[in-house]
Amino acid sequence: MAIGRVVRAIAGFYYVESLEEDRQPVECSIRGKLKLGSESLLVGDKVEYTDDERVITAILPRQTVLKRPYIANIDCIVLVFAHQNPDPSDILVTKFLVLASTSGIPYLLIFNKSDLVSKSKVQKLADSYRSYGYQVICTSVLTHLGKRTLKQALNGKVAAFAGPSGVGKSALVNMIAPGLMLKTGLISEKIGRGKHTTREVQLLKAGAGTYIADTPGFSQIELDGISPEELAEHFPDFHKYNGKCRFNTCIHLSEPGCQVKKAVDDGQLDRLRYQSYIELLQEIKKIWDNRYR
Ligand SMILES: Nc1nc2c(ncn2[C@@H]2O[C@H](COP(=O)(O)OP(=O)(O)OP(=O)(O)O)[C@@H](O)[C@H]2O)c(=O)[nH]1
Ligand SMILES: [Zn+2]
Repeated sequence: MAIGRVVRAIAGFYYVESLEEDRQPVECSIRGKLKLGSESLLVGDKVEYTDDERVITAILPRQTVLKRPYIANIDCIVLVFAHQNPDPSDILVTKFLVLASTSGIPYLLIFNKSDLVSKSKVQKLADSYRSYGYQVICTSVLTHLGKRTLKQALNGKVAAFAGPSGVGKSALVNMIAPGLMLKTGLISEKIGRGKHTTREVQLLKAGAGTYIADTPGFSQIELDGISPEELAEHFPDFHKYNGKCRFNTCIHLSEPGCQVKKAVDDGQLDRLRYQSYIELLQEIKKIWDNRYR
């Protein structure tokens, strides 16, 4: 019995890469008796398989499931933005950060294209997001700034990249794992999954035990699953005010005795950060009110 990871699925066949030996993936089928329940076997799943018959006999417990793309056991979401071209908007960055947080999967934030702006601008943006409690890496595909740090952060992990179009997701993957995707780059769901294609997400091997999903995460950036009451949980820098407001239902909007608002007025919490929170909160409230109230 061998242990491996499903790196690709095509028409009922699963390509399983050994977790014990450095070998090419083998094409396996699923043992008929294997009970999958309501969930099917996903790319990213760790499985037991018989090497000689090439049959998957068991699925090991899943740590995480990412919905878009549908993939199991991702252990790092790499959120990519650019310092310029396209300019990073705080609201969009915050939206992706909240989405990553709701997935329950560890994530980190990259500001790429550091070569396009001054060093002080690079530092300032990174520092502000670090002060909100995020892990930030500034990179440049041109100068290779941040290359080692990013490689180290992804070492031994199964990662999915996410972020708006044109920020350099494919370029970054090519920088840390040259030749992996040749010219094609990451395949966005919109382009790669037309009506006539049934292409599944695939894991690309970027080093021993290190994989990168070939499809960017969060193809739709909608916050529709999050309630207004829950939003603040996804702001790490708000955590220390948990349970401190006068009302335990406080969503830090305009309630009296709100400690989050007080922290903003006292200069303890960044006002811009709070504004991003309020903007997302209003958006979520609108969705929520339309649907449930
Ligand atoms: N100056 C500069 N340009 C970069 C850098 N990284 C990527 N680019 C350029 O930015 C453009 C977009 O890069 P991609 O890697 O295709 O971006 P992407 O995020 O994969 O884009 P989508 O496929 O649309 O999601 C390309 O022209 C790259 O050459 C960088 O660090 N500095
Ligand atoms: Zn409050």
